[in-house]
Amino acid sequence: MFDKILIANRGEIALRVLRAAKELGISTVAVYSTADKEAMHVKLADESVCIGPPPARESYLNIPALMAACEITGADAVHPGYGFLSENARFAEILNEHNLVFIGPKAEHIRLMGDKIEAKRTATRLGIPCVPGSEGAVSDETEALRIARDIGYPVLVKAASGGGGRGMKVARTEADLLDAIATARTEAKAAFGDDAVYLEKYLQKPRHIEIQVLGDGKGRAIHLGERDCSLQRRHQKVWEEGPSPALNPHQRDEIGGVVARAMADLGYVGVGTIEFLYEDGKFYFIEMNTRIQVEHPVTEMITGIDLVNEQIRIAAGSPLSITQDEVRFDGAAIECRVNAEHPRTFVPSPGRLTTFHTPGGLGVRVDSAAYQGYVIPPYYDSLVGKLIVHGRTRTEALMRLRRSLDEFVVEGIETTLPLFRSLVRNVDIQNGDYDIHWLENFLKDEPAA
Ligand code: MV4
Repeated sequence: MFDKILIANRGEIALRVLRAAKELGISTVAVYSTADKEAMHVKLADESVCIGPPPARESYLNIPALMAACEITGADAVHPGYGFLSENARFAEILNEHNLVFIGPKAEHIRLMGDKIEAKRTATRLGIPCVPGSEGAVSDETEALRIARDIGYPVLVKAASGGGGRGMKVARTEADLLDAIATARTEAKAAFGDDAVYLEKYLQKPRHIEIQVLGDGKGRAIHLGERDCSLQRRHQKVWEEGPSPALNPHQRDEIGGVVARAMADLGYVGVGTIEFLYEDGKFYFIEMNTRIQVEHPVTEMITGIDLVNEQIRIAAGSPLSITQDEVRFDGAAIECRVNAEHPRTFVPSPGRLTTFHTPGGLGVRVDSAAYQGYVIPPYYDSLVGKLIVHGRTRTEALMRLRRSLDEFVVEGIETTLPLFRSLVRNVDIQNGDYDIHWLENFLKDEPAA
């Protein structure tokens, strides 16, 4: 096992990793930008190193500064958290070249899944169902028109280097296709420096359902069920829950089994998420995330498995702590992302937390690195914390969420708490009756809360 882990992140995820490391008896190194001098992860770590000025480019994304911090402190492994360098294959390679362990998958698998076309090709080869579409990038216009006619309209043009919804264009009819391709190419070139695009059948009202997997890199892999992340705004997840209100245990076992076998065949190491669109009872692979995700506590609450503990132990060469047969799905969990943003305009609202009172009690978890008096800096994402509730049934989880939201008091900044207070009282939400477009429609239609 490692003696010392360097945590190459900030905020609630840095704290989450720190907690897992402490429970494993591993000492911790925090790194921080000058904007994060007063941050909780710095206060709680055994050691800390300042790695640069506030802009992420010069601190949390600064590989030479992180390598120096490893050298100075004698850390033997690095946990990247999510965002920042968590899906940077080159960073994983550089660490390995210096005999340091990147707590995550092989660089080769990070790179593979970062290329959306290669990811889809791999998924297909491994028996994972994909959205019907072009086999790889489309070269010329004649080919595109032929493939689109084959798929049937509407067709979605996607950037090969995309993700997070950037560089996507819908072509409703053949008349729109060439325009959609040209626009998608221009946007992709500007955003990613790569104008390669591919085509998919456009699914009009799917849910976004993702499967959590764990692999040991030695041919064993298990799935830990799904999270329904359909409630998003501008490709930012807002509310995630598990199990999905749309799935039954048989459907879960079936898709979970397919995904676990695929990851075992791939020799995947660590935690991963396979993202699907789900429509009319069928799953369609879209992307794979090769990192721990913001919403991982939903899975932890329903399985009782500590995903960050698994990540660290797997990276140290230990086997998975459980077999598929030992995984039990218990009850329902819901996560709300409490952001420092106006609840209707989503304009960022950094500043001092003059009051910060978090809810508690049975089945309530708050993952946050904030504290009363803390000043949320304007340089990074606006996540103040995550409220996660668990109940024996979804109904119980909803009642617990309503109660917890009423206990949660944040003053001094605007937060998205009022949005969640209206969502938890909404009949469609209560019935689990929503798709990927539901939230944006709700925000458009509903008079401001
Ligand atoms: C799609 C789609 C419909 N059909 N692909 C958006 C981000 C990227 N991860 C994939 N995305 C989509 N891909 C096909 N073939 C609709 C979306 C999409 C979406 C997906 C998940 C969650 C929210 C979304 C919001 C808009 C569009």
